[in-house]
Amino acid sequence: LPQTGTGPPGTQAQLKDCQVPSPLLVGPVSVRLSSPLSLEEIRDWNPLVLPGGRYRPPDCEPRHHTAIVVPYRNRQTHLRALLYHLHPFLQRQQIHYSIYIVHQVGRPWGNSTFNRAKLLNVGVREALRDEDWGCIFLHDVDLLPENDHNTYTCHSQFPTHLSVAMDKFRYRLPYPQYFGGVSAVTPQQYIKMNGFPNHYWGWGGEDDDIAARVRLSGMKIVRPPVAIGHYKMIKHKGDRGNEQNPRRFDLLKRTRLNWHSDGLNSLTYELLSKELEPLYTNLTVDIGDDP
Ligand code: UD2
Ligand code: MN
Repeated sequence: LPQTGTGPPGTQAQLKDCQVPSPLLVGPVSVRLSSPLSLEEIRDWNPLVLPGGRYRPPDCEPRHHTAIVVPYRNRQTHLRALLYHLHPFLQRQQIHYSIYIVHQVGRPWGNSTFNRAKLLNVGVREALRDEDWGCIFLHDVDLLPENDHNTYTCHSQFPTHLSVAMDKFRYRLPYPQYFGGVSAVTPQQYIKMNGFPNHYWGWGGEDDDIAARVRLSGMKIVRPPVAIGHYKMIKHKGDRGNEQNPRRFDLLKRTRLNWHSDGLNSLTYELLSKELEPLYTNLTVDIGDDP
């Protein structure tokens, strides 16, 4: 047999670096929201995705290593829609990636108040145990990107906010400091801002706290152009256990005082299980409840 690689026998042939931009990009895509496929069907459409929802381009050396972290509870149909769209989207971008679903359960089973920002902290920490990710995405389960030129990679210096134009806000940024939906940090940026707050229980405020941390730690937010940062949000009502947090305005007044002591450096939780599902890594976690 002819020798294909250049390395010693038994090692993989050296792959060429992936091209920039990826030749597989198609630009705007239409997003299908109704009746998502079953997990089995989605797996059939994505034969190269490995257990845990991991992927690496087969024929070139990826330039980017991105973990997608999704805070999650009781959104099965949204999760299927996300996986259906995101796997092919990321593969077209020729990224090495993995999808982490951070599933909040309480003690007793299931009924604690939802805490998006704390779940994101857990996801970042657990993802970095697996792999030296260069970039970590913080991704709502109900947001579907509509243009694959919106690359799931990080800016070297500053945190990125990706979901700049959503259908629910008539494809505009709702306000300049808005950081909700889909955003991204490198591990270095994450450490610099001491991660995310742990004490926002229920809906709202945590995204503005995160934006304030970016500023207070001496960074700024960067964004893709509005024309490519298009997302559809699957329509939904508020969830049980995630009622509006009445304390969010008071908490936001104290971000400046609290961000050093609350965040990555004060995070506690119990990882109950970690499963490598065919299309994602499932982290089931007890993060406690609103005291
Ligand atoms: C907005 C922001 C979101 C966050 C939230 C306030 C947008 C597009 N997104 O979302 O980033 O700042 O306000 O907290 O503006 N979730 C579950 N199960 C639940 C509750 C929440 O999985 O029971 C997760 C899920 O990933 C969801 C996310 O938390 O997408 C945000 O919750 P939401 O979708 O109810 O809030 P929404 O759409 O107002
Ligand atoms: Mn939503």
